[in-house]
Amino acid sequence: MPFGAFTALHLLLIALLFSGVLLPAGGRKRSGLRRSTVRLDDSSIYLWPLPKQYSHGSQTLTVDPDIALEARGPGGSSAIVSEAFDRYKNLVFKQQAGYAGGDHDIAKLIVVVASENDTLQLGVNESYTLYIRGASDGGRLSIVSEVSIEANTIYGALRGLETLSQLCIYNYDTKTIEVHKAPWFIQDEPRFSYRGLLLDTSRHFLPVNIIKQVIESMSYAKLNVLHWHIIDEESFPLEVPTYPNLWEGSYTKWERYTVEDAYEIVDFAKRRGIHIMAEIDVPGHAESWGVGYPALWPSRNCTETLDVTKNFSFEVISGILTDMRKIFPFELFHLGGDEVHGDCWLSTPHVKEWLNQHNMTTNDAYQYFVLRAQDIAIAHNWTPVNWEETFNSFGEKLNPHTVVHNWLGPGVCPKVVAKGLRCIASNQGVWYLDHLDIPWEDFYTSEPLEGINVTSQQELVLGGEVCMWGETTDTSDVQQTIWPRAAAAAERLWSSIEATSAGGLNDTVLHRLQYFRGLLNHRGVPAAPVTNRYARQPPI
Ligand code: CP6
Repeated sequence: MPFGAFTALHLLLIALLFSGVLLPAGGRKRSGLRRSTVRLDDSSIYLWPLPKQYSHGSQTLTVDPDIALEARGPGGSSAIVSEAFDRYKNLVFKQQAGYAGGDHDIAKLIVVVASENDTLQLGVNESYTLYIRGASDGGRLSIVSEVSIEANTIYGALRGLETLSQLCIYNYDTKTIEVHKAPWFIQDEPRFSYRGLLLDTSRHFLPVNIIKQVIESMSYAKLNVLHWHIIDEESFPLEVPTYPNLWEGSYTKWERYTVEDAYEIVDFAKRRGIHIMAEIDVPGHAESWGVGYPALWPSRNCTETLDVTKNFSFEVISGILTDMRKIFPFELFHLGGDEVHGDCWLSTPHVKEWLNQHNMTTNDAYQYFVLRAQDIAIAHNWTPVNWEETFNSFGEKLNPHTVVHNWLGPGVCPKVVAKGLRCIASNQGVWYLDHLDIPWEDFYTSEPLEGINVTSQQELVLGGEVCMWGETTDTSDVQQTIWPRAAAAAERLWSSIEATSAGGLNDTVLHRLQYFRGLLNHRGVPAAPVTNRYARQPPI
């Protein structure tokens, strides 16, 4: 049955089953006392991020700990789907207190996936429909309740599994997993195709396992791009077979990623519907490259910026990209281009002479370097991404396929999309996680489309990215620095404006985020408190 027909049929069924109406998300009002403690009550929906559209009833159903998967459709039998089902089953059913025996309302999950294509590219269809049929007589069903996830792709099915898992709640009295407020009908899809998190493994090395934990937790918030800022001036941790001395620039011999490690990270992420966008930041932020190949440094006194005069600089970039192309299938590749200090070039005699010979200013040389690196990336069949300084300095010269990555405050994306280029929003004032003083509310209310009113230009904003720069954060605290604030941005990037009361803040948002933070904790993610709940107890 085509997807559209299924949807229409079920909408009709829901209309018949429900006494209520199809509620816009967030439409139900909380009542009673203002409190900052999290209570599951009858009026709140504890899903994060909120689905595009949902409706529900008021029944409680129980879920069988031995719930079975019934895969249907060409993509349903994908190992990615069955492994994800097992993962979520383990997440939901892991209570120490155990489970009561007996019959359960929900003993089977039907997952229907229309396409068997498991290619993971930007804009891949992540929509899904989740349907939890209630008991027709209002009591315990004599037949099992039907629960289904319908999706166009396996990645949509993964998003649906996450949502379903968030509806499964343990009841400590009955020792059962319950789904409250059934029947449920959820139709969901992301607002933006690019919902990113930057991880910096140059300032502090992060072991492969920590990177995997971050990826796993991203899938809980429906974030879908890990921007891996692998290398920077401080260390070069990645193995590059073509230039085997490059990782001499790692901090130590054991703070390194082999090619195998990188493959493993990409594969782990793909199984969770997450892209890995790799970055090599050039020509600035590159001191560590010269540890293994000092010829890349203009001089011993000028080591931060790669030597623009030597062909060798571009040969090394080409070699790195050739090796990386085998590892990173994502169509976007980040070439950095931020914070390039031309004064160091000027104070290096042979570079100064070269600039004079070519009648170039340092800004011309910066442009020349970035454009040559772009050509190399494009020759490797990548779409280049560059930090916004490249656009600010010579935007009209950038390859028209370039994606510009904002960071210097608000304002550049409206200019970028007006020129017909694509943009990713990462305003450092609201979406930099290393700025510990930015509260979750600022992450939540930051709007990527601010100042962009033309629909065709809005469509050029791919989405946004929160940045976990690594200068002051490492393995010991990276997860609690990322969460829960990254989740606030994740809802901005996933949920429709209508579903989140036009992006506004209210008590419901706080309670849902506190609940999601608790869910992360239950799943083993050391997410920090949203607010100091103790201090905010209401007077009783
Ligand atoms: N490293 C690189 C950084 C930053 C950037 N690029 C950065 C700049 C300012 C702040 C945080 C991070 N550490 N390579 C800028 C994109 Cl506040």
